[in-house]
Amino acid sequence: MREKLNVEQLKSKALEIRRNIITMLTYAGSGHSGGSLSSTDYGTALFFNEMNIEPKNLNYKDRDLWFFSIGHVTPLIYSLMAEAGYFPKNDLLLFRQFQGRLEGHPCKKHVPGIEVSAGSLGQGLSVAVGAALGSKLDKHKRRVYVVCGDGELQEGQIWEAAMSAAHYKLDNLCAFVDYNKLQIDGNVEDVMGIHPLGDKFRAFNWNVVEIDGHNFEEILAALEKARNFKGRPTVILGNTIMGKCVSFMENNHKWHGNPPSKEQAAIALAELGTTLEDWTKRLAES
Ligand SMILES: Cc1ncc(C[n+]2csc(CCOP(=O)(O)OP(=O)(O)O)c2C)c(N)n1
Ligand SMILES: [Mg+2]
Repeated sequence: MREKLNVEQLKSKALEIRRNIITMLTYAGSGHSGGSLSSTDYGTALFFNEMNIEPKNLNYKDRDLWFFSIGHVTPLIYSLMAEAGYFPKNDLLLFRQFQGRLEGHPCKKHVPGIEVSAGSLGQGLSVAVGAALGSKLDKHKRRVYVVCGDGELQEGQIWEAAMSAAHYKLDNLCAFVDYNKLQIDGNVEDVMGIHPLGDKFRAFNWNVVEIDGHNFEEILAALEKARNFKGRPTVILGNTIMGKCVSFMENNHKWHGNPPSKEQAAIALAELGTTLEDWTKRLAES
């Protein structure tokens, strides 16, 4: 059993993860900054407090299952994995580079610990529903976690999966929506509105918990509610900020799929309390 981090420790871990994200993106020269930074706090709570996982034992049969339906947030996914011990942190420095194994979207064949390849939006909730249903049929106690984007919810397949999850009473399933109100082309409400989102999920028979997705107390309380809720799946609507913690990235959809330049990275990392040189050294040595 891994040690669970408390709220203060989770805050420090999330800060380190944000430093990893900026550093990786800077060397890669491509990749997704905005959504990685908006779902960092939730991902950190999942990996370092909530989930029963053994990163050193990938076949651990009691493990909880996790899926990022937003496959583009690999800077976050790989940072969480490296920090949790799935692979060495120095791998992060070769993100999206030919010499490395960490591709722009998560590939099951190349990255140990990725259960299903992702990147095509709209599919991850279906995958999670299948995993949760299979676990129920096997009378397995594990829980299944999936992270979706708010723009991603415009995909029709999401709502077929939502209908199935409630039909099969998948209370072992917990979805999180990174509700940052932005997507690649601008405001979600301008592109294809999803409001009122809580009512939509309630109409599909889900248990809905709405929180500030950057507040660890609220995140942990929501995860606990989800765990204790019986008979229906839970969705946590996490109100978040695209680019959270980097002032010039916050709430700007232009950062959905762009990396910082070296100059921008220097500013971002200063805001996060480090430098590119120091943080690179830290990653290279571990
Ligand atoms: C099926 C599919 N269509 C389009 C894309 C291209 N795409 C990647 S991310 C994205 C925007 C998703 O918005 P959101 O879920 O809000 O993620 P965020 O921008 O907040 O990271 C789009 C359209 C894709 N990956 N898959
Ligand atoms: Mg979004």
